[in-house]
Parts: sequence; C-alpha cells; structure tokens
Amino acid sequence: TGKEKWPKGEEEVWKAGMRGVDKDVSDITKSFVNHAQTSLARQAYNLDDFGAYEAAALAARDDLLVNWNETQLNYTRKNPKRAYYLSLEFLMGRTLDNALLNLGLKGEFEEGVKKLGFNMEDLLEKERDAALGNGGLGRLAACYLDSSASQEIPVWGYGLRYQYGIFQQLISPEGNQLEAPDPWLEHQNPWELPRLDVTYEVRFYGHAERSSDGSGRANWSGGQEVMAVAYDVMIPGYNTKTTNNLRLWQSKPKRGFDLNSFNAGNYEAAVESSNSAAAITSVLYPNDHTSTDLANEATVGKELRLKQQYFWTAASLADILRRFKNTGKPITDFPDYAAIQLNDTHPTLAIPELMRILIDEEELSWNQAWQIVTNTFFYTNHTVLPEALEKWAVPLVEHVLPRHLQIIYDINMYFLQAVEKKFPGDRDRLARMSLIEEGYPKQVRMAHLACIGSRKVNGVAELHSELVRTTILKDFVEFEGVSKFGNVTNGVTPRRWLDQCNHELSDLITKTLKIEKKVWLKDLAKLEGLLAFTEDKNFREQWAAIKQRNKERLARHVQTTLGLTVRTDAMFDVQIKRLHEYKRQTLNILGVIHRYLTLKSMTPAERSKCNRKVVFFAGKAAPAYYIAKLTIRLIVNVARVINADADTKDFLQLYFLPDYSVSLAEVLIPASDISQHISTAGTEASGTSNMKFCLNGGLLLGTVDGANIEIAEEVGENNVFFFGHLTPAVEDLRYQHAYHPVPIEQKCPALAKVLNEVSAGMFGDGGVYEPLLNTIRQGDYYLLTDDFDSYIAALAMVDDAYLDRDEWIKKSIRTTAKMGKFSSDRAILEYAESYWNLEQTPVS
Ligand code: GL4
Repeated sequence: TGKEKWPKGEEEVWKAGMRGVDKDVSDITKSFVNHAQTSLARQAYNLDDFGAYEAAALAARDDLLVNWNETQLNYTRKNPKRAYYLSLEFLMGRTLDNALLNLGLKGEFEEGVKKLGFNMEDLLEKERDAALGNGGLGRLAACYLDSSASQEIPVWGYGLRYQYGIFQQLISPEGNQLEAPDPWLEHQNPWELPRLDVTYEVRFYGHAERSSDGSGRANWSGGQEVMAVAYDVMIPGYNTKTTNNLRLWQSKPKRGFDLNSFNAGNYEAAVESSNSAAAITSVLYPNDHTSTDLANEATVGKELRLKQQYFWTAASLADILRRFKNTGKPITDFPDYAAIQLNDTHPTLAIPELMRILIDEEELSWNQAWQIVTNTFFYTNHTVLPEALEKWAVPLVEHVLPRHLQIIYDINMYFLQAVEKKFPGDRDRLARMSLIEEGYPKQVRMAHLACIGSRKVNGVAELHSELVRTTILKDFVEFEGVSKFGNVTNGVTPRRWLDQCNHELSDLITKTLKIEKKVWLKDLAKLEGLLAFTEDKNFREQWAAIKQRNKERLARHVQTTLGLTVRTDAMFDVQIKRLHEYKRQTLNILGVIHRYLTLKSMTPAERSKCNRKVVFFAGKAAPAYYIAKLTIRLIVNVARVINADADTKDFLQLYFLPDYSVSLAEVLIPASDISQHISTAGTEASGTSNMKFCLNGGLLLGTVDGANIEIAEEVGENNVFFFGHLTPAVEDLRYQHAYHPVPIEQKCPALAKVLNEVSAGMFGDGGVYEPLLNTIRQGDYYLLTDDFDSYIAALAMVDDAYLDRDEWIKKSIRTTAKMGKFSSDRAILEYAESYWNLEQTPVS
C-alpha cells in the first residue's frame, strides 16, 4: 500500500539493513563462521561436513530471506492477481545447490568454503532430500515452483509438512523391497521458516444443521478442532530477486491436552486427542496411481487420508481468503485476484469448502457463491488409469465432513437439473455424470466434482488431454463445450535438470552457443543453436567425453554406495520410475533375460561383436503392491545371476539401485545413453523423466505414449526409438485377450521361452514368480505379449545405431538441441496466460 509504518527509529537504518548487500567471498566466510558459532554453537575443531553444510545453508538462507521479504512486500504493494498451486506432494530434493545457483553465488560459496577448509561437493552431498512426494506429480510441482519464481509470476504453493516423506527403500538379500521411515526432519531444516503465529482452526465431524429460513445456509458445529500451523519454504527464482513461497501446514492439537482426564489421573486419555491431531500431517501416503480403493480399505487408513485432504484445503483457503480480505476488496472480486490450481483431484474438497465459506459465513446466495467458485478453480488431471480416479465413500464423507456432503449433494442436484435440461430423458447420461456413483457404499466421484467446479480443465500432454476429452470426461465435454478442456504439456526446470546435474555439459553449451548461461537457461529454445555444431568433430568429441565422465561419476557412486564395480566402456541403458505394471518394468527385465539367453547361445567370437551394455533400474513400489514388488525381486535375482556369469558379464551387466530419489536421478540421468519409457500406449499421461534424459543428450526408447510423442515431434522420429501398438489398438487387443486368447507359445515364442526359463528356476525358485508371470499368461492387461517382439526389434535398432558412434553422438546433440519446448518455464507461462490470467510482477 505504500503506507507501511516504520517502528520508531531511523528509517534509513532499517532500509539499508533490509536491502541486502552484494556478497563477496569474505562476506560469505564471515557469515558461515558466524552461523557455525552462534546458530549451531560449534567451533572449528568440531565442525564436520554435515555441520559445515548447515552453516553454508544458513548463510545462503539469509540471502534468500532478504529477497523473499522484498518479493512479498512487492506483491502486497502491487496487489496483482495471484495463483495458488495446491498439491499434496512437493518433491523438492536438495536445496542448497539450487539456492546458490539461483542466487548467483555458487562460485563465491565454493571459494568461501574452500578457504575454510571444506569442499563444496562434499557439503552438498550431506543434505538430505526433501522427499514429500511419490514421483512425477510431486516433482512436477517442484519444477513449477522453480519456474514461477524464475519467471517472476506471483504463485504460492500450498502443501503439507509431513513428518515422514516417502519411505526409504531397502532391498533384502532375497531381493525383496523393505520399507523404512524417512524422518527427514530429524535435523533442523534450514530451508523453512516456522510461522507459529499463522494458524487456523480446522473442524472435523460434528453436525451440520440446515437453517429453516430457506437461505440454504447451515450451522456446522461440534466434533474435533485441530490447528493448522504454517511453515514457509523459500522458493528462489533463477537470476531474479523474486523469491516465492511454499506454505506447508502442520497439524497440532487445539489445546495441549485434556486437563480433566489429566487431573483424574488418566494420562493416556489426556493426550489421546492431541495425538490424533498430530497424526494428520505425520506421513505422506506412498501410493502412486492408486486411490488404494478408498471405498473398501480398512476405514481408519482412508479416514486419515480424507482428513489430510480437508485439513490442507481448509487451512489453505482460509489463508488465501484472509490475504484477499486484507486488500479491502468485495468478496465478489475474489476470482480477479486469486486463481487456485488443483493438482489432481486431491484438493477437490476446496470446492465445497469455498461454497461453505461463501454461503454460511459470507452469506452469499448459492448462485453468487457458485459463480465465484467456478471462476476461481482450475483442475489438472494427471492420469486416466481407472484405479487412480479418486472416489470417497459417502458414509465416510458424511461422518468426517457432514456439511460438505450436504453441499456436494446440492451441487449435484443443480448440476443434474442442468444436464437433464440439455439432454431431456437421458437417464444413462445422468447416472454416468452424477457426482455420486451408485453402489454399496455410494461414492463421491472427485474428478467430476473437480471438473464442474473449475473454470478450466487440462491434461498434461497432447495425447493425454485428448484421452481426457474422449474418455473419462467425454460427457462433460458434450455438456460444457470443448473449449473448457485444454492441454498444458508438462515441463522440467533446466536449472536443476541440466545446469545443476550436468554442469560440464551446461558449460560446453554456453561456450559453444556464445550466449550467456543466464540467458539460455531462461530461454531454452536457444539450445537449437547447437544444431549448427553437429558436424563439428571437435565439438562432438567434447560432447561424448562429458557423457563418458558422467558415466564414470555414476560408476563411482555405485562403487561407494553399493560396493559394486560398473564398467563404463558400455552403453548405459536406464529405466527409473515408480514400479507399476502399466510402466512395464517387467517388459524391460524380460528383454534383459532375452538378451542374456541370446548372448549365452553365441560363440565367443560372435559375442565379441556385440555391444557392451549396462542396464540400470531404480524405483519404489507401493508397499502393498505385490506384483510390483515381485518385479523388483525378479530384477535383483536376474542381476545376481547374469553379473556372475563369466561368459556374458563383459557384455551385459544389470543393476537395481535401491532407494531411488531426486538426488539419485541427478546422477543417473546425465550418464544415460538410452532411457526407457515403455508404458502401454495411452497409460502414461506425460512422463517427465523422458524430458530430463533427452535434455542431457540421452536418447529415448519408448512407446507412442504421453510426452514421448511430442519429444519425437521436436527431435524428429529418426532420433528416437519407437515400438509397440498404438493407443487406438489397445482396447481391441484387450478384448481379444479376454475372448479369443492365443497361447503365448504361438503368439510370441521368444517371450514364451523367457517365461519358461524364469519358471524353471534360472534365477532362483521359479515358483516365487508365478503370480507375476501369470499376469502375462492370463489376461495380459498391459499387452506385453503384443509388444514384446517389436520391443526386441527396437532394442536391436538401438544396438545398431550405437555401433555407429559418430552418428549416435549427432543424434544425442540433436536431441538436446530440440528440447526447448520442455522447459517448465514454457509450461508455467502457458498456465499464467491461458488459464490464470496472471502477469509477471518483477520486484522493482
Ligand atoms: C502422473 C503421471 O503418471 C505422469 O505421466 C505425469 O508426468 C505426472 C505429472 O503430470 O503425473 N500422474 C500421477 S497420478 N502420478 C504421476 O506421476
């Protein structure tokens, strides 16, 4: 507002102090030592690498805070429209390196810590990943925050401050996945700022009494009240002062404990309710692509998840509304100042919650309220897999959120009336579109609610968005018109996924393009300039040498963490992602076995003409996903056998790297020659690691699915390796499996042979794998028997292409050169312009 009041004292002193100063190395060493001594209470003699990391982090954080404060003040003064990104997952990974890069202080810090006797690389390794997400969806949210800040767009993230992130994955000697908790907050977290004064009360249970005055209002009272406390995480933009905010909520009891029980000597009862409040934000649900059958799972588990969702949306909305109300604008202007992006259906309860606030508290009419709601929300769908579409049992919603269920029913009533009016007498259509699915129990269809409560809906790649329009939301397109249903193809931040993880390549690009790094890293289309250098032999050699050093870095990592020796004079073939049947890691491992059998059948002379290849897998399976865990077990045991086979081990090695994480991805991706993105056509909404590999000059082996298609459009089909059936064929093939099954021996003898070897015990007790093999023998929902032959043929094409080293390197350069489209800057600007209607708001 420009009318801020200064405390009594000298305004100039305040201003000078708050502006921050340009840092040089001596400021950094001073700040580092000061933090070591005061914030950490350590002396030089007892400062280990971890302590030094903490001191460096605190020094960097001081700079972030100066920028953060200025950014927030700038927003308050200019009061631009803002967007709020509601996501249950933010998979941030490590922060220090990114913070220094974005602040432009990497070199200075490196020098500073060196002066103090430390090595920056070692310190960076000490940071623990912030792993508050499962996979692609959560990492996308993190990339979008980076891009929003970098592009100076006023976006805040809202999420939960889980005490435990995604579980740590251990692999037993038998090859079983074991889970251990991830207590990432064990040490103090320098990247967050507790805002113990920013709190909201959130209610659960109780009763909702509709008023009898015909206003449609209700009074919701009783039940449990829990406090939400804010923790702010600074999100620095690259090469800008703009530092946005990610606000994470933690639950805590409203009152410390029940004094009555305490005084009566019943100590357990006294703390019970406080424990149940704390439980809400205690752990991230480790399920990716499953709503874990929320209607049938044991009630307690699913109730906690519902409470998480409501707790988070209610606190976030209250906070957003409070900020808006501080501006003094009338509530009807709300959609002109706030756009709320729903990251998948997880935050859909925000729709009835905003209705509740507007009707019961702001006393607006239903129509006024619905008008505001449907101009505020935007919904991104991230999957069309039926098992991942969230549904909540009506009795559970009624129990936990009685007022919201009333509102959902009212929304549904008005909605179905409108549908009936447009399509009179079409009962089937009403049943298909209803927010409530009939059955025992009835269930609320969250995707339908998110769709009708939003201004726009989008998918995350062209094909996926088309599938959203023509399958799961087809009726809604017919009812509301197609213009509401768009596409924003995903993107990844080139800061983390090129400059940070592959610094040498980034430097080579800068040197070659003769464009400043800070320019091309924010305008990634500039990479196209590399095309002019594909014929430059010297450039190609440098390009290839960097890939080689990245392989050696990965090999060192495997050596130090697992004690295994990886050969680096081989093609590196990588598949890293959550374990899921639709992603078909099984196809990959069966292909590896096929290669192994082929090598075994060769004479040494024949073998010596083959490519050497090292295959890497990494990824976590949901703890209750039995088939996915069995796939891991198979991979581990195949690795055990083939890595020990003297006949073949020079030509084929296989590794399953445990505990996949953002940090591990940062080492794996730059080292890859070829990566696999081999989902059954139509099942992978987009994929984002495909973009990261290609950005780092790795070629892509994949199906015609998700963003693979758009990558191929950019880099040209002769630079990617495609195989497999296309989306339109999938339904027919499944029908044939069900009604006209053909024995595998007949349909795909090569695959039958592989399955038989597994069954027969080539990799240990064959019986163990029968349930996994049976998913292929019977039903084969993900079409392995249909795609196996063309998969093997594609692998052979990869081998052939790799033998021509020069041509391969050219393909690699061309691939990186054409990745401009896949910057998350492009994606976030599309959201800002075509969805949220936001403007860039630089700190002036
Ligand atoms: C996912 C998709 O499976 C993945 O293809 C996509 O890239 C990602 C981000 O849009 O979202 N959907 C779910 S659910 N988890 C994902 O990773």
